[in-house]
Amino acid sequence: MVETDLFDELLEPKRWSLADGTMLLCGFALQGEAVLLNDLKSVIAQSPLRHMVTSSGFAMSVAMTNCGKLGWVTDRKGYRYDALDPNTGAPWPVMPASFLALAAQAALEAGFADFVPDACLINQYKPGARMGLHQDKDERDFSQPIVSVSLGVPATFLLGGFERADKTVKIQLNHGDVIVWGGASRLRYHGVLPLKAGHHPAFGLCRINLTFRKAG
Ligand code: MD6
Ligand code: FE
Repeated sequence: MVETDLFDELLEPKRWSLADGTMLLCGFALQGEAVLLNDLKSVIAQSPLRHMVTSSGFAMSVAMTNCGKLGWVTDRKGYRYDALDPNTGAPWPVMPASFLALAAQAALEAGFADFVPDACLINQYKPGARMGLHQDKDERDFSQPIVSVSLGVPATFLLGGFERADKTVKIQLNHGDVIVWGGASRLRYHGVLPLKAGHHPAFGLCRINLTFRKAG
C-alpha cells in the first residue's frame, strides 16, 4: 500500500545498508537524547577525557575515555582493553542504563539480538582531530557487532575494504546517527577525516563518538 509506505517513511528513522553487515540508522540516538547527554557528562566527570599516546609515542588527536567493565587504552606498550582507568587507578565508570539500552536497541534494529556490550569507548574530536584508517581487532569475538553513536558536530567517516590501500567511501555522520557494524564488515578498514569547524547547541565545536563493544 502506497499510503502505508509513505507513513512508515515519515515515522521511521532512515536506515541504510552501507555494506554487508553494516547499517546506518539516521537519527536513531535522538530519542532519549536528554538522558544520554546527562549520563555522558557524569561518565566524563568520573573518568576525564585525555589524549593517549600510541606505542610510537605520539599523542592521539582524539581525546578518549571509557565506561563499562573494560576500557580501550593505548600507551607506550600498545593497545589493549583494561578494567582500570590508568589515570585514576579506579575501575572505569559503570555503563549507564541509557547507554546499554541504546546499544541493544540499535543492534536489534540491524539484526543482532541480545547485544550486551561490556565496553564503551568515548572519542572526543575538536576541529582538526582525525582518526586514521584502522581495523577494530582488539576484541575477542568478531561475531559480535560494534554499535557506533555520533553526537555533536558532523564528521566524514571513511569506510574502506579489507586492505589498507582499498578505496574508501565517504559517509557523513550527523548528530544522533548510529552505525551498527558487524558480520562480514567487522574487519573493514575505516577512519574519520579531520573534523571541520562547526557548532552544535549541546556540544559546541566538538564531535563525540561512542563505540559499544563486547570486548571480553
Ligand atoms: C569514530 N569510529 O567514528 C571512530 N570503529 O569516531 C570507529 O573507529 C569505529 O565508528 C568500529 C566500528 C564503528 C566505528
Ligand atoms: Fe574503529
